[in-house]
Amino acid sequence: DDGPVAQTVVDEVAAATSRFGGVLVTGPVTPEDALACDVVLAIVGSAGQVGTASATQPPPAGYLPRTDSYVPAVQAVVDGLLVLGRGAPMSPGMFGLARHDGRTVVVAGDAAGLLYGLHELVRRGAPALTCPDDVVWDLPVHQVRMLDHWDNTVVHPVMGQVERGYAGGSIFWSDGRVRDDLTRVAQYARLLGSVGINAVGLNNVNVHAAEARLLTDHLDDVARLADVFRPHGIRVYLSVSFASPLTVGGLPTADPLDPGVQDWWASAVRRVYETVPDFGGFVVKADSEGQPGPFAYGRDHADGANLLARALAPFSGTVFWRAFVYDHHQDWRDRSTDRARAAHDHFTPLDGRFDDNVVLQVKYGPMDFQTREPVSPVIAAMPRTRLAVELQVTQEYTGQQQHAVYLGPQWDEILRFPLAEDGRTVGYLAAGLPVGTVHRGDDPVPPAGGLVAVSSVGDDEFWTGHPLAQANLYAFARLAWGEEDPDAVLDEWIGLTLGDDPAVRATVHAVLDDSWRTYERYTAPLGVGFMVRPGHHYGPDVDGYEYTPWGTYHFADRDGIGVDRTRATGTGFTGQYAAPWRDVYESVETCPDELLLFFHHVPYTHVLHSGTTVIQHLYDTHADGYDEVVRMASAWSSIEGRVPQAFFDRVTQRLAEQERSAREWRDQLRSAFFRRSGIADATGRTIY
Ligand code: GCW
Repeated sequence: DDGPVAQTVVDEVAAATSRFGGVLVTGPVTPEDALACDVVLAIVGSAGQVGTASATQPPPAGYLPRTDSYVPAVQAVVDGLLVLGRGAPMSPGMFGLARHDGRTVVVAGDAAGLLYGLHELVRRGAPALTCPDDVVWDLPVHQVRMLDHWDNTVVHPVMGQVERGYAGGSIFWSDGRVRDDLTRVAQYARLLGSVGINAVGLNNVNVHAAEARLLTDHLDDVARLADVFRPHGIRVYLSVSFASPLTVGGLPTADPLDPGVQDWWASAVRRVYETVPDFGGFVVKADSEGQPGPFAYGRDHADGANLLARALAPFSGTVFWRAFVYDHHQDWRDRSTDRARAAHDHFTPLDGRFDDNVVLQVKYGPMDFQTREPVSPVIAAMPRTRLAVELQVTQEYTGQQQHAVYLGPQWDEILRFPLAEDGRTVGYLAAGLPVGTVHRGDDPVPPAGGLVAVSSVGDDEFWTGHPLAQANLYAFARLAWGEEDPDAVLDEWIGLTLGDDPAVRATVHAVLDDSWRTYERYTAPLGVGFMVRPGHHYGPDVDGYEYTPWGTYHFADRDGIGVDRTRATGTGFTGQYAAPWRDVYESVETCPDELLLFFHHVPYTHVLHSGTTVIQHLYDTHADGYDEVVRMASAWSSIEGRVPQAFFDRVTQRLAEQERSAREWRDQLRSAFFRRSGIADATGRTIY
């Protein structure tokens, strides 16, 4: 399986060698493993150096061979090769960077690990080649590090080619088929492999008629993409329609308990693996926003997910089954329906019923990728289910890649959040342990899942539309790998992308460091969400969704604002949390300011922990947020000539739009709440 990745390692070594003047890489070779030996020989040949290494630091406990077996293994030299026995229990993707006798050595248990080690070397640059003899170990925290593309193969009349895509058309598809020229996809695959992404969903989770046929009629297209991703350690996944047996297969039903339906999926999957032997599996959005699902047959989501899981199991494929299931035909008059409750209501009763190769993919918040939401209670509520947390790199609700919004700090807050009763964090719960791990002690085995995000990449020349939005793509991958400091990750991205100029570094930090909170200030302070223009979701619209079937989000009237989700008087959503959060959120006294309006309906005169009233906070933050955008734009203008001109111009143009839009948010929101409340802004700033 390592062959194609190992070839990439050879290529990367050649590139690194010409950059650094000498790198020796060794990998999972045993004398019996002829292919791998050839590959390592090739590596040695292209690097032109041979050396030995010894472990001067013991590897982390539990992941590696004990030092006593490791050191002799590393030191063994067979025909000029360093040998690391395949029996060595290094976890997938793990690597060590070693310095020995003035040489730099990458050791790993698999080819992907070698690849990641090499890229780490490139990230570290020259210092990695001059540090004292030492071994640095690194390994991915999340086993699955996945980007889902919401790409349609044809242009959708409403959503365009990429649903919620802000960087042009799809890099994969054109006119219903895979693109002839996959040069750009190859660059993308290398880019993703270099930061450890190992799974890519190739099509939109909303599966329309044309895309439903990828599974049956266009497997050769899927195979071509798989061929491009494979050398970088990335497996491809397809989003499939639950109704495929009906719509594509011509059966009278898609009932998951119908034997004919089960056979249909089994043979469809068999054909996929005949064409793409390392196919990753399926991503499924079922019974959600109009997508078909098991409810139509009176079945539940465990029945639905297991149907596909059983078809995939013989080939070790996985189903990523999304928990984003809610009623989008709500009646705004009915105050008891609460979209925030839906995933927990639907899924927690099913805990323990999902097959081992089902991963439940849960959006980080109970709502929908808003700028600020509490984290979803589902993440801590299903200890017997493998779980992945889904983030949104594409900036649907965070400025649509027109606004510079660095999301690293948001994701970091989410991943660090101690959601479980015993304090286990969201990141920990999503990382879990490898499937099959025997866990000592009485604790429940945490489920292994992964970290998934909706991709932001399209065929735009800057990949992400807004050039600074590349930082989000990079940060997602690095956080999924296990990096813990989003500021350091941003710093890394700046250096790798724009070089070492201190003025550039300082300016990009000034623009991006606090940009997520800035965006929150001028759009959605205090956890109030969805005041966006329905449909495209860009720009302010206070009541845009308030009386629609999609849900009700602020209940603002002349006296107050916010959604009462308490157990005492509201929808009871707080009761879905484990302690302490069920009580922290229940009380206005303890609910954090930034989530106050998500959990409580309060008078405008309610005094926040910060000491200001809700209405004054709304007035202030919308105005201050706009002022910050003005400062961001002026900071950026100071580095003209220090970054490539096209990059500079594109960012400048986007910052102008951000300024225009932030002004609109400021003025509409401040005016709307003055008109409702009749309370003046204490600072006397203009209200229209
Ligand atoms: O946020 C919503 C988006 C939909 C999307 C959906 C989902 C793919 O507005 O465009 O559909 O989430 O996550 O399925």
